[in-house]
Amino acid sequence: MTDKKKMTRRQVLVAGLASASTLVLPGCSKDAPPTYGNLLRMGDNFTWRAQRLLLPSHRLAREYDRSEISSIPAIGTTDPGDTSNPYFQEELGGVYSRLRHADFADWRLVIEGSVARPGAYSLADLKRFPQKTQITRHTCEEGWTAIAEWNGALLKDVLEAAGILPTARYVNFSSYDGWDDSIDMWDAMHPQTFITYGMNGRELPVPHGAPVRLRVATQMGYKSMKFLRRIVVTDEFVDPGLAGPIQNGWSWYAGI
Ligand SMILES: Nc1nc2c(c(=O)[nH]1)N[C@H]1C(S)=C(S)[C@@H](COP(=O)(O)O)O[C@H]1N2
Ligand SMILES: [Mo]
Repeated sequence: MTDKKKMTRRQVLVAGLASASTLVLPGCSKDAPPTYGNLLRMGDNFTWRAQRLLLPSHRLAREYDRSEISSIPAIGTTDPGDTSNPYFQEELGGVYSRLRHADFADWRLVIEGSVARPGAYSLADLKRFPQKTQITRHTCEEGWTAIAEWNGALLKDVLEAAGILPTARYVNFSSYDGWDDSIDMWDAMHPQTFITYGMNGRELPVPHGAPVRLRVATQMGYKSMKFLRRIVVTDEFVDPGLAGPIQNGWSWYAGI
């Protein structure tokens, strides 16, 4: 995300393969991830099938001891309000800066879409859900891993409070650095998928996604979106295009 050259190269690649990426099959199969049929996303098929079809229930990521916590670098966007970042957008980054300078008192996590009770949750609202802790390994596609402790609410608890409609199948996330991504309802209901506001015993620091980031312990690190702004529950898969993981050549499904 920070490497402008890499981004540009990817954009050229994606543009060059535009005809291939239009080969998305309409409709949806229970035996294939929603990106099935897109030549740029063939890897999704293998990992998603392996993890969804062969396993009887939620597979748990390994949890570690406090003594195993290691130093975790902050990478990608480390401050959406940084105007020198080439991807800075005033309507998001400017808002983020103002929220941050008021200690996120006015920050709200909007939850809408296929839910019975759409709403906007403050940090205090999220802290009222049962507090959970996980000490899990974060695996970045760039080749490093680190173990950290995360505190927060289960995404499942928050979504259930909003009243997930029976037709809902995907949970889409947007961040203050303009990134959009999604997970399916299976991962959203996973007992290690958290809305986190604490890290290693402290408030979540800005470079790691303050005030709240997603933590998906069973997928690669890039699925754990920082600087959360909005959640939209949908019945259908929504392809975020170049605002999503494919901008860096990353698959939508990234199970580990
Ligand atoms: N909003 C947002 N979320 C993000 C990123 C980002 O740049 N912006 N980078 C991703 C990647 S590639 C990784 S490895 C982790 C890095 O998290 P960290 O900075 O807390 O180590 O956040 C992920 N979530
Ligand atoms: Mo990453």
